[in-house]
Amino acid sequence: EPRPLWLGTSWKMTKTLAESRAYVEELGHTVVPEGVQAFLLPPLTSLHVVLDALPTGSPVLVGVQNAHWGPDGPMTGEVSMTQVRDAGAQVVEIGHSERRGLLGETDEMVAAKVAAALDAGLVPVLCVGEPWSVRSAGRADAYVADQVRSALADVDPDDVSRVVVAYEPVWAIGEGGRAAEPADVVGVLDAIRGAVADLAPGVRLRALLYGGSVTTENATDLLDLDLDGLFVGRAAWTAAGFTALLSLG
Ligand code: G2H
Repeated sequence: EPRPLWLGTSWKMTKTLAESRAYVEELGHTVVPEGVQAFLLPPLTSLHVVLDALPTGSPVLVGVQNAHWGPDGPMTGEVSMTQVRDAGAQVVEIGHSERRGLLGETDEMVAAKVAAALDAGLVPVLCVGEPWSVRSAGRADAYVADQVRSALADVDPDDVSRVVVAYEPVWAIGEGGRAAEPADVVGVLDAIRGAVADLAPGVRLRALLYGGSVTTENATDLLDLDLDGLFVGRAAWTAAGFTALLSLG
């Protein structure tokens, strides 16, 4: 059974409802190539508009960029994994570096979110990645392996096969970031697979992705690596950009 190529985007904190609808309508019936698993993570406010605007039976997985780990209850301003599942999300991004770095999301919170996402029947896209200080000290592999071990600590070994991991080096993300060179990525991918093998011998992740300043120009070199796909921000914030990305499949 060949593994699908995962190609997806997070819109992060961008797009009004009208912009969200226009993007998805422009995407329209864009053919998702055979063997590609496309995914789209709008802001929570646009989730329903995106689901509504996609053609019936669309193969694009739609999800959210965060949710809380706890059960429904008094947690002002948050939404639970079961609430986002109920609202139609199939995927939940967890532990993006902007949340870890700027919003105080800890390894413990990330682990609790991964476990809660699986309980709710969502596909967790677990983001891991080292800051530049760690990379320049030569400790990227160990640092990222630790993040994976800690995030999956509460996951039943069998359920590890339901988890998508996105390796996103912090220094490669967003405005001012530069995409990792393939050579920067290889060792960390191996370290992630090693950590998974320790936790769940013989179990493969659902997918292992790279993210951070991916463009259609650098995507081909990255896809030559032993990877299951790419997680893209800015380069897929237009429908044309997302379509170009999907055509890599
Ligand atoms: C990294 C990425 C999205 P960008 O966060 O996964 O964003 O491609 O804009 O660096």
